[in-house]
Amino acid sequence: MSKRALIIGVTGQDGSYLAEYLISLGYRVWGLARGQANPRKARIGGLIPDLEFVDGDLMDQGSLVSAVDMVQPDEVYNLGAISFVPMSWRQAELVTEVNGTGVLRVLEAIRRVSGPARPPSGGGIRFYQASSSEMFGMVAESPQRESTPFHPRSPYGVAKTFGHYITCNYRESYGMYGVSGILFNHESPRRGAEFVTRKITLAAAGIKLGRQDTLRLGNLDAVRDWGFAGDYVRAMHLMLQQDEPADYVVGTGRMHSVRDVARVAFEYVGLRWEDHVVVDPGLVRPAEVETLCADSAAAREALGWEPEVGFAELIQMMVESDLAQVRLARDYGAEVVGTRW
Ligand code: NDP
Ligand code: GDR
Repeated sequence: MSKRALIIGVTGQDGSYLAEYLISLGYRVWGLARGQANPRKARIGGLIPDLEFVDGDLMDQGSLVSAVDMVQPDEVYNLGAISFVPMSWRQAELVTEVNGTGVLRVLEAIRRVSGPARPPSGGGIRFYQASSSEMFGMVAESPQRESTPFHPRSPYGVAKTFGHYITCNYRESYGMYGVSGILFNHESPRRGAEFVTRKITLAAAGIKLGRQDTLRLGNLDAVRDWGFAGDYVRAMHLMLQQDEPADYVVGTGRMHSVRDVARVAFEYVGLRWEDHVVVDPGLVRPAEVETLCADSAAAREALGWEPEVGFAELIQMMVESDLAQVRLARDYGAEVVGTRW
């Protein structure tokens, strides 16, 4: 019997990689899709023909209960969120509802459908929550590990911190197998164009091919630990295969600045980033997370997880993909996949 997985957020970057990965392992996979005519559902359905869909929304408790009841999953991955941090200052209440209370709704749906599970006996549904390095925010120590205190700097980070703790609480209150992966930034050619890496790689391709002249960026000094999304979905899956549920930090342990991303991307197409990047103070955040770096020793040791794609390789892979997409757009009027799947 193949295992059954439900992915909430399947139309996003990580959802697409995770669906492909689980299907490659022999899982039967359902993706929760929202809205009556979600274009990303059609796109991902075309790309992953074995993926099945179920309707639902993190804002709608009943739909989550129905989805879990219908799928009867072994594993539920909650990757659903309004994931662009600046949105969380503009729509703080909505982001809190989706990214924070939404997690509680998923946990409740699982509890109502399956009842409590008691690991390691193995009964019940296993739950993965997409926690974030944004929870560390103004970092108390560097690098950050599982025990590092949280100090989120955005409504997004605050909502994710609630999601993290409510998952811990359901584990402690009901014996559920519920875990959070505290994932650091991870990117890919499927990254939304609003995030800084993809914004830069798309612009480097666009400038190289004569489609634009300049790139407006905010804080060039921000430092992140950037890895490849395809590597990180393996860690999500591994976290649900352990005897004991536990939370893990997942990142590469390497730090790079936004300026480094620009340098690698522009150099790859034979340009100088300094000739094209304009700093726009309007893109600087009300409260910035200046620097993040993961200590993933626990994940390496307990899960055997290792990232495979390095920083320069990742950025170059993204530029390569964007060059192809911008050429198609220029020559055939094709859509640049600049938004999420
Ligand atoms: P994306 O923005 O690419 O995808 C977000 C997904 O959430 C989409 O499928 C979106 O669906 C879905 N979603 C949004 N609102 C709702 C809702 N109300 N109900 C159900 N689904 C909804 O994010 P990523 O794939 O990059 O990230 C996946 C998760 O991991 C997110 O929770 C993010 O916050 C978290 N995370 C991401 C990191 C990263 O670097 N990528 C790092 C750490 C954490 P739709 O297509 O309908 O909008
Ligand atoms: P982040 O990713 O906020 O870390 O959240 P993003 O790529 O948006 O920003 C990274 C850093 O770059 C700086 N920056 C800019 N960012 C954007 N988007 N656009 C710009 O023009 C720009 N200029 C500078 C930002 O200020 C920031 O410091 C991502 C998301 O995937 C979250 O959902 C996830 O939880 C975290 O990563 C871990």
